[in-house]
Amino acid sequence: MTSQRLTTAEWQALDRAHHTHPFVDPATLDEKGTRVIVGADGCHLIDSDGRRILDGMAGLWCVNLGYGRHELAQAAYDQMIELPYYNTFFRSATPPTIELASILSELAPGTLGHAFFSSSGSEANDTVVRLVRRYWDLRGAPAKTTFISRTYAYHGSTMAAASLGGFAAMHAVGGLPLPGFEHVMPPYWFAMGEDDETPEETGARAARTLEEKIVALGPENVAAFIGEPVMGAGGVIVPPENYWPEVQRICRDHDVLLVCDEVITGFGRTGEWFGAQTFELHPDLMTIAKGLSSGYAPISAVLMTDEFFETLSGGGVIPHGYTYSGHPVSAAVAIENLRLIKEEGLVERVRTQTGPYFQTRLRAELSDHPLVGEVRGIGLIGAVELAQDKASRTPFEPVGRVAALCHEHCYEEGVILRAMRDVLCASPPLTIDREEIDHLVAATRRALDRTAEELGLP
Ligand code: PXG
Repeated sequence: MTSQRLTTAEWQALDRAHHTHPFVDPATLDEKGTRVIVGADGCHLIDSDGRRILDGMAGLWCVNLGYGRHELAQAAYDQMIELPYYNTFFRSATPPTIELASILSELAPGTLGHAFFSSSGSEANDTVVRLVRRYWDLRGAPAKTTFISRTYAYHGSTMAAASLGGFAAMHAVGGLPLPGFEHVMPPYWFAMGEDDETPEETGARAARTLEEKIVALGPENVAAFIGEPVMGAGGVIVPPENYWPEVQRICRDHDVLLVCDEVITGFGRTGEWFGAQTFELHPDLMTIAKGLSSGYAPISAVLMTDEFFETLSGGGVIPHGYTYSGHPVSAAVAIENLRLIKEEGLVERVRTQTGPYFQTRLRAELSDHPLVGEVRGIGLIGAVELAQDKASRTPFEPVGRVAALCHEHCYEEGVILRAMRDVLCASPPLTIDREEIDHLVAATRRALDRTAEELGLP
């Protein structure tokens, strides 16, 4: 069965009959039908009706090199022929896995010299929870088990990762968060800033809530704080400059480990290899996934400092791992992906050219739109937050309806963005050029106009 053989309606019927989707109300699929994507090239997708759509989300924040990269396909093919699978349990390893761990140790900031592999961001964050608790146990502080994260954080969908996450709707499914997971406010000025607060003041207050939480729990019970340098799925929340230095100081002062979830911000998204570099952070651990292979093969990792690894090693066997930890095909794809990002100077290009251009165009073309409350972002991650009133930052009611409408109009205008609450998020492939950025921004503007018209707003 290939995509050419069925019509869109036939694909949709088959999909409805047998396929359970993440994060959608099945009734919506009944009403609107599945969007079937059959191909892609560069920054564009092709749907089952043959339409070309600009992928403003790089898949799910991951296809950093864009689609149709034969080099990555070749790397996978070559590795599958040579050695399609062998594991990394016990004393085994394969050359691509060893090589990738070594490349990552060079690339990562600070002394993050050791990599533990898995297949998804969720698994990497679950790994963090287990290894960090083990670490404190071995350091003679077994009570240090609690993780502190933030409202609107997204760290994945497994039990521990969703517990780390800060979404009430996710917690409501499966009895989460598990014990030992606490949340504090993010530095989200537009939605959480007091009337008279500057973004810096909101950032300082958000950091203060972390310190207060640590003190309330007792530092002797707190294992780690985890955060995305720029929150992605929570609505692209870019912290003010004073936030991360203060959070880092708080973690150090209270002997709490700092974990950066770089699943979205890693590999060039913010204009540096890692968001930690953009915000001058020195995390004890880092989770990476998505852009590590540009989404061409599932792979993720936890990077840990030499000191963390030494302590862990002192405990003997590490009883943790996945069949596909360090899968050789995924590792080979990741190696080629990183080689291409370097060869094409993509990180530099995001920092000096496409990133600034994207941010300037978004603000210039969309800030003054009557539906728009705020435009924010850094590098090639951006967001347009919709609001009923910009000056007072009054949200639309019910939350999410207007962005969902606009998201539909974007698709009709030929661009895919991500709607979260009333925030439209964009995170295009890092290979996007100026013309495509212009197209993305212009299509979003037209979609906003159509949304305003539909709502009968000025
Ligand atoms: N951390 C972060 C920061 C993420 O964005 C994960 C961990 C989990 O990764 P896996 O590979 O287990 O999905 C993510 C994933 C969305 C959306 O709707 C975002 C993600 C995944 C799926 C949908 O924006 N981020």
